[in-house]
Amino acid sequence: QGVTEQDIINDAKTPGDVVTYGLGPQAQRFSPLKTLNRDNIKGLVPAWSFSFGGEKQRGQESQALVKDGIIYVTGSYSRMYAIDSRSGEKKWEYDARLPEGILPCCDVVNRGAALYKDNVYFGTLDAKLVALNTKTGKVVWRKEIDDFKAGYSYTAAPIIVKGKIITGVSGGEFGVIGRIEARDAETGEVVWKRPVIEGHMGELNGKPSTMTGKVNESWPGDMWKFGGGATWLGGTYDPETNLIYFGTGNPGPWNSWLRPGDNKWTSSRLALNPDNGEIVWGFQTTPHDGWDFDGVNEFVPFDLNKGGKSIKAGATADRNGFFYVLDRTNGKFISATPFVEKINWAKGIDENGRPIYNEENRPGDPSKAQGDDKKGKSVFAVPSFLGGKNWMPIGYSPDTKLFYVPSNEWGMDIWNEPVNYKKGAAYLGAGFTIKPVFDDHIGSLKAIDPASGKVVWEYKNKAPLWAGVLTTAGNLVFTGTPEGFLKAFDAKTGEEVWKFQVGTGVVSSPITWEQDGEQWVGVAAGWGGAVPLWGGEVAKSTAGINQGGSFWAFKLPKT
Ligand code: PQQ
Repeated sequence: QGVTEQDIINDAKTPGDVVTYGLGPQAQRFSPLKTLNRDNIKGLVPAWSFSFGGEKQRGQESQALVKDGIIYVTGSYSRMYAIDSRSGEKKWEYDARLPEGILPCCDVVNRGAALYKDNVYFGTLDAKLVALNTKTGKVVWRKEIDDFKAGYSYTAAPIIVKGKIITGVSGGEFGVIGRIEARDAETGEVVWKRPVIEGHMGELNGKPSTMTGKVNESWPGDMWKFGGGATWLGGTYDPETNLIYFGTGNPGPWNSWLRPGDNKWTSSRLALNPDNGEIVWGFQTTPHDGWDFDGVNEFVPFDLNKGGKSIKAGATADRNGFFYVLDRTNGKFISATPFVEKINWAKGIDENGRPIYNEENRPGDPSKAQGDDKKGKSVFAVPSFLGGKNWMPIGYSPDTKLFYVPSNEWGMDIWNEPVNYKKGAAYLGAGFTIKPVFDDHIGSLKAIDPASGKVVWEYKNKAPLWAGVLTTAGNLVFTGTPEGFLKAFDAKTGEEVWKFQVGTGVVSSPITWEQDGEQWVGVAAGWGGAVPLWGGEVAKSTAGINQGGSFWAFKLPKT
C-alpha cells in the first residue's frame, strides 16, 4: 500500500524511513536516532556513491526520501533517481524532457520529491507536476502547473496533506502571480487554488471561491496584476493546528517606488486551511519590500517554553536578516531578532512585528534620477538580496531547544531603474552587486535560542553556506559547504566533530535513517544554485569549485 497518511504524519518519529521533505511535515529536520554521536562519528565512512550521470550537472539541492529500501532523489534539470538504499544500485531513472525556453531564475535546481501510496511526485522546470510509480518509474499522471513561457517554473519539494498534493510556483522575477494549490494526489485534478496577491480570486472544486484581500487595498492601480509573491520554496504542514504554512516571495517589480503600499501578501507567511485553501492568517515580514527580501523561508512549528508555559509557536529565519517567532495558531508576533550582523535596511522590528525602516537605505526613485542613465540613487544594503538566509532549510532540535540556521553575512550595492511588465521578460527594475561584509567569512552556521533570540554558537565558513541542516538526538548537526565537505558539529557546543570531502560543493539537505540496525547518513552533492549566477563579487570566492552530480551514503563500518 506504499506510503500512508499515518506514515507522513509520523515521519519525524519513525527513523526507519524518510517519507517527507523536512523529516516530518513540520520540517524540523530532527531525527531521534542516536547511534551516531560525537565520539563514534569519527569512524563514519562512505558505504557507496551514486552518479547522476549525463552531461548535466549544476546545483544539486535535493533532499532524498527513503522507503522500503529505496532512495528517491531528484537531480538538476528535472531528473529523478530510485536507488537501492543498501547497495547504491540504480532501480530506475526519470528524465523530464525539458522544452527550449524554460525560465528558471536561479539555476536548474530541484529540492526533492513527495511520496504517497505507490506514487512519487516532483515538479519540473517547465512548471509541470509529475506522478511516477515508485516501483517502475513510469508516469502515472503529468499536469501543467502553468505556462513556462510566462516565466513560471517549479523547484520546490511538494508536500502531501490529507490525500492532496500541495504546491506553489516559481517565477517571481517575471511578474507572475504567486499561488498555493492543492490537487487530488491520485488523479492530479485541482481541488483548490489560492493566489497570494490581493485582488485575485481563489478557486474551489472548479468554481471561484473567495478573493484574496481586496483590489487596491495595499496596491496602487494595476500593479497587483503582476505583483509577484512567488511561493517558490513550498510549505510545511502542522497536524496539531491543521494548518499549511507557506511563504511568499518578493513583490514585482523590485523597484518599490512603482508600487506604494504594503503590497500584500508579498514577502509574508500565510497559514491556510488544507480543506479549502482559505487564508487563516497572514504575517508580512517585509511590507513594501525594496530589497528582494522574499518571505518564502520555511516556517517551522515548535513548542516554545516561555514563563513556564508551552506556546504553539513557529519560527522562520527570514531573508531580511531577522529570526521571527510567531504564534502558529493565529500568526501573532512574538519576537524578532537579527541573526546576521550589520543589518542596515531596518533599525529593528517594532512590537507588532513591523520593520522600522532606515529610509536612506532604500534604493532611490529612478524617476528622480539626475544622470542620463536613469538610475536611482544606489545604496549599500545589508543583508544582500540573496538574504541572511536563502532557500537552505534550518533545523530544530527538541533536545537542545535550539534552531540551527545556515546564514550568510553579505551586503549589496542596489539601485533602481525604470521597468515595464512584458510577458516572459525579467521584471526587476533594479541592478545590484553583492559584496562580503567580513574579510574572513561569508557563511555562518548559527545555533539560535528561540526564547531569547541569542546566538549560542557560530561556525564560520569562508564561502557562502548553501546547504540545509539536519540535527539528531545523537547531539549532532550536519550541513554541507561549497568547498565540498559534509560536516558534523556538536549540537550543544558547535565543535566540528567530522567532515568528509565529496569532491564538489554540497548545496543540498542531508538525511539520516536506520537500516538493518545501523544509522545511515545521505546527501546529494553538486555545486550550483544562485551564488555562482548572481553572487557578484562574492561569486569570485567560489570560482574554482568543480561541478558534480552524485548521492553519497555513509555509515560506520561493520565491526
Ligand atoms: N533559488 C535559489 C537557489 O536555488 O539557489 C535562490 C533563489 C531561488 C533566490 O534567491 C530567489 O529569489 C528565487 N526566487 C524565485 C522566485 O521568485 O520565483 C524562485 C527561485 C527558485 O525557484 O529556485 C529562487
